[in-house]
Amino acid sequence: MATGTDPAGDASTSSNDGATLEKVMKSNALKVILLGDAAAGKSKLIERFLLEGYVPHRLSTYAVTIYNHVWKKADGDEVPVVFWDTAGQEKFNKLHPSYYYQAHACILVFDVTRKLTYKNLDRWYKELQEYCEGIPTFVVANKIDIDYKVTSKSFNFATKRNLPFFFVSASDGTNVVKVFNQVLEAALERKENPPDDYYSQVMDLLQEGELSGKETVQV
Ligand SMILES: Nc1nc2c(ncn2[C@@H]2O[C@H](COP(=O)(O)OP(=O)(O)OP(=O)(O)O)[C@@H](O)[C@H]2O)c(=O)[nH]1
Ligand SMILES: [Mg+2]
Repeated sequence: MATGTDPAGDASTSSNDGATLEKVMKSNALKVILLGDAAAGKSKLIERFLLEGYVPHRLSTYAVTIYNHVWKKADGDEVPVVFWDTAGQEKFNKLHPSYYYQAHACILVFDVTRKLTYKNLDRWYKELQEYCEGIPTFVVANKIDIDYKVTSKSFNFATKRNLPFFFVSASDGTNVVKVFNQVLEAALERKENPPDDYYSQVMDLLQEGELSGKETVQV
């Protein structure tokens, strides 16, 4: 199994205040979201990729934390990226539409030591599809460092839906850089070839201010 603990590049900044959120909503950066149950390891995976670090300490994400990052591509180009480290706790369910809004790729995380986090992938994925149909989605089985034997098991969720799947560990870095790099490539591809669906068109119009409060949209 390949391991990846290379640094992701420049140090990135994180924030979750309202002003940053507004700025990020309007930015032209790639938007990558991490989804999955509470304590699956979303925050730790981002920490591992962006900060090349891991502190085995649990502080559940409150609502969302946004990380600004500059992705240096192999060809030398620099692409601004925002990572949305979302909160898995149910009390934040009402925020989910903002997570999905204009996202270009998703990392769907479960914890190999807790079956329920695997079972719930279906719920996360269905909701994601409602808002971002066809968005590139990478499924990652996290915490394999706890017992590497788990990598011989098969987890069919991803194969059934034809999604890329990786065993990862935020703790020791296994496959983390590899997954993130593939996700960024897929996000860029999605941004350059956006879907032509109804929901995205309406959202784009709203963003441009072309729909006032009184207007109705004909379906
Ligand atoms: N052994 C091990 N523990 C991990 C790994 N990734 C995360 N953890 C631990 O799992 C706990 C939860 O990790 P977080 O990254 O905070 O989980 P989260 O998905 O962001 O959770 P929410 O913010 O509540 O949605 C922490 O105590 C981490 O140290 C891993 O790869 N291996
Ligand atoms: Mg978190």
